[in-house]
Amino acid sequence: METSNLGSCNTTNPAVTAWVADQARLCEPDQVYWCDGSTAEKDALTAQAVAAGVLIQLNQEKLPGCYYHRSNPNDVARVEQCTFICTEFEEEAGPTNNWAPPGEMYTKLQGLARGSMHGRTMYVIPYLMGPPGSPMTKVGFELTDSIYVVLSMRIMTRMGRVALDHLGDSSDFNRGLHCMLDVNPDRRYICHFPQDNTIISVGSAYGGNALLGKKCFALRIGSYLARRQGWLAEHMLILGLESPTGEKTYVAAAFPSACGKTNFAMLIPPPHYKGWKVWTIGDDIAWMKPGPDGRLYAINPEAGYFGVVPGTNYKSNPNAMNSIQRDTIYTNVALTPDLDVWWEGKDGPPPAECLDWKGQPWTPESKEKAAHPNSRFAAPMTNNPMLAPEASDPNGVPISAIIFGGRRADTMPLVYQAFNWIHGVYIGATMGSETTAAAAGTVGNVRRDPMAMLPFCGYNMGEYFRHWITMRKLIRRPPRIFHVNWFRKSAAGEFLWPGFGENMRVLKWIADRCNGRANADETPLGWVPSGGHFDLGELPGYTNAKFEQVQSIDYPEWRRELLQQDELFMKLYSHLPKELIFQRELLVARL
Ligand code: OXD
Ligand code: MN
Repeated sequence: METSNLGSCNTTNPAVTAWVADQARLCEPDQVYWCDGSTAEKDALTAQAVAAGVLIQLNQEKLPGCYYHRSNPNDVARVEQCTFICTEFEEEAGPTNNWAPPGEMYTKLQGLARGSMHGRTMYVIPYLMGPPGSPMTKVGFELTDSIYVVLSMRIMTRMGRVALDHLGDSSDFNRGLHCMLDVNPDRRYICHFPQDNTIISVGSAYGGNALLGKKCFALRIGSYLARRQGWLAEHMLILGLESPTGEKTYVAAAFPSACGKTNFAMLIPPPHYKGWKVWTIGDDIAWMKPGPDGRLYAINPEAGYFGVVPGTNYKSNPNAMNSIQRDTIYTNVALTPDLDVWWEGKDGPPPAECLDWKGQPWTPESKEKAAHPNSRFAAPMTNNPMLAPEASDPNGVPISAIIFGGRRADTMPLVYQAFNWIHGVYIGATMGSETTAAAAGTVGNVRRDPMAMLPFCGYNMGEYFRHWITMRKLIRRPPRIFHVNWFRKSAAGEFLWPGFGENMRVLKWIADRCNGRANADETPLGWVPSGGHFDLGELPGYTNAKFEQVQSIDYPEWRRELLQQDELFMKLYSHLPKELIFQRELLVARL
């Protein structure tokens, strides 16, 4: 085995070198390559990936620096059935996670990884989750035999030298091993060993399974560390709303996968909101910690966006469209004859012909979709014209509001505010959403997805709720908590709210509530906008009656909702904080 660039970016940190050497002995790659994160390295690896057919160079006049990747058709989404939390006791993982004993799982995974990199290169990716210099930032290493993973991690994290410098001699880093093997679903395991700060992922090269900084480290391992260390690792976007006078209100929001987090994080206010701006800090993950002034401070640990492509266009998300015009890797969209990309919901007419995400000829008459519904872009966040300068502030931003939401055709009003923190935790804990294509499985059923963390909580969900309740004691000036639903429909199936940029109106009411400016009325669910305190101006055709409909409380629907919520509570019963059971009783009484 050779170490191709030993000396240029390797480290003398003994914990790192010993661990990398161990893993290299296990996987037996032909060479070990230490990534330094430089532009020269990016160019060289990209050229190699193109030569190997892993990437196709897109039309550089239209899309400078952009590349195209097709995954194995059996490997297009996160696989929750193959995702494990390996803790000493099953109870620590809890009933919503797959569990396996660490010893057994290490043996199985090492068996699969042994010798699996013959003829291949093992890339060592040192990376940061969080801005350099932040006390909240953490270091991870991913060892991978996928050049696509290296180039994607380069977009999604701050990687290379910067991470080695941040780590210094410390042994406090996440250890991630990723082996593609033969990309066979029968040998696909995404395993977390929170007690060892270790991740082993084999048999998949799809983003959420293979870019280990994101879901695996920042959320599953992150949530485990956060509980021990007194902070929160959450599946939340972070945005800053700036008023015409320059006042900034920071908001974190949790929505399940593919419910429009990226769109909301990049919202452009409608024209009559003159002087208002929405700045993006993050679109998927928030790490939040109480600050010295008693407020909750958030950083986005990521450096890029790994967004769902279909449905993205200049109307739904202009900032995302602008972000993906250069230096972007597209995965599983359609490829046009002039090496441009296309997907369902892109602006303009479909191409007369193209290759679909599997590489098969496609025309508008084809029955299959051209782009996979979970096709993705990986784009650097610095491409976003509305990237908040604070996105790299080591101190993070103070959060005034936390929003929970789901995709619900019925039951859930457009917006309501929790009475207090514990009520807000109850609202987050009982969140439900219709399933989407971001995870393998049936699309369209309502499933409980507490705080959008069901697939991402690295320990017992009941204990996770308890941690949220305990956090209240550490936050002297807690954010206000809200619930929103952009997706409510009438009995005839039409959306009762226009969504997209118009969600600004909801955001404005939320910010006004946090800043003591808007009135609200008490309902059994929580506080809702008082008449005249929610802006419906310049929304042609949208009536007060429609607003009342989208805000209405349908008692039979709530009866069903409470029964469905019970299923989750029964599942978690042995670890469920009694505060949540009381909240449920109070809600039943109010209804
Ligand atoms: C994602 C997801 O990819 O939540 O962000 O699935
Ligand atoms: Mn996500």
